[in-house]
Amino acid sequence: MSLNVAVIGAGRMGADHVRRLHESIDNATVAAVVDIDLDRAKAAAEGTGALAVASLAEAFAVEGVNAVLIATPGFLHEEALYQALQRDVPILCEKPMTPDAASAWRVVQAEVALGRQRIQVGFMRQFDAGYQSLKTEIEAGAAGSLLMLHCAHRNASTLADFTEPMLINDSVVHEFDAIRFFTGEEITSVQVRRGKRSSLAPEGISDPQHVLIETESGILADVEIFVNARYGYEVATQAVFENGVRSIGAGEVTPSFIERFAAAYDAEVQAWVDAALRGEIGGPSAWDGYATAACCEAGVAAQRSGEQTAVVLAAKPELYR
Ligand code: ISE
Repeated sequence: MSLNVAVIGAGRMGADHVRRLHESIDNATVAAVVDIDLDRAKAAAEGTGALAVASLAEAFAVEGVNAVLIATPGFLHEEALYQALQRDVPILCEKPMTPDAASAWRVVQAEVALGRQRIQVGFMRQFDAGYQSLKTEIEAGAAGSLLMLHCAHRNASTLADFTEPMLINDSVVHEFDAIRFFTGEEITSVQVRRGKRSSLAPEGISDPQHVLIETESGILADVEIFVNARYGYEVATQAVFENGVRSIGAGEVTPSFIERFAAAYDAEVQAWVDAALRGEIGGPSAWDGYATAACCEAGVAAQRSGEQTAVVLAAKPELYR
């Protein structure tokens, strides 16, 4: 049995996943590549044997399609998720699951109505070897309880249409995911401070920013988000324990996240495929997609107000417990 995947969205991430599924993933093939720009779909599908089509409906008509990988811009995810849920097929949905908490909650409710978990959200850091070894150390507790996390998240530069909320929605969303992953706790509040602005940041963007995050048990995490750091892509975490300190990622500088997390993306997609063939999901759930969307909403409000802002979550449905 193999997964015959329709990849939706043939931009940077979608094209990378098409190549990955074709070259590196066991028990999966790319059956269709979907993009409203058919030439872009064709370019991504070339050499894979996949059919290039312009809509998800056409992709579902392709013989054998039995799974969906969604890699369109975030604001298009909700509709694609409903179409895929309706067909009850395994779904890997790139982050963010949807752009705001209300739409993410609607998706959670649609999955709850279906009665089984079909949606895995593409938070790939959980599959990175460094993140996994730090998580194992936190759980083993040899250095005592985890007290604080210091996180740095630097991109070399931003694209032309970048806006300030994207610092949170596009980038810090991964730190929300990582902090929830490390601590096993929900995030309760977010505060954002703008500091001295880099003269190399695009006009209208205050970059870098400092984000202070608190979890249920009071663990504090601070994030330096700096999306025009110029020298390259670097993502690092220092964990402070009662009796020790451990760091991951510092000094691992690459041109972008594509190279830095290449192995993590491979492991994530393979875990999705393996789990899907068992009728399960193999990573972050729609609940995680919702909870991080709520963190982003609080983060963007905090960015505007400068205030410590509470993260408001609905009660967790039984399906995700
Ligand atoms: C990008 O969209 C990602 O998802 C990367 O993982 C993140 O590090 C980067 O800041 C985002 O722009």
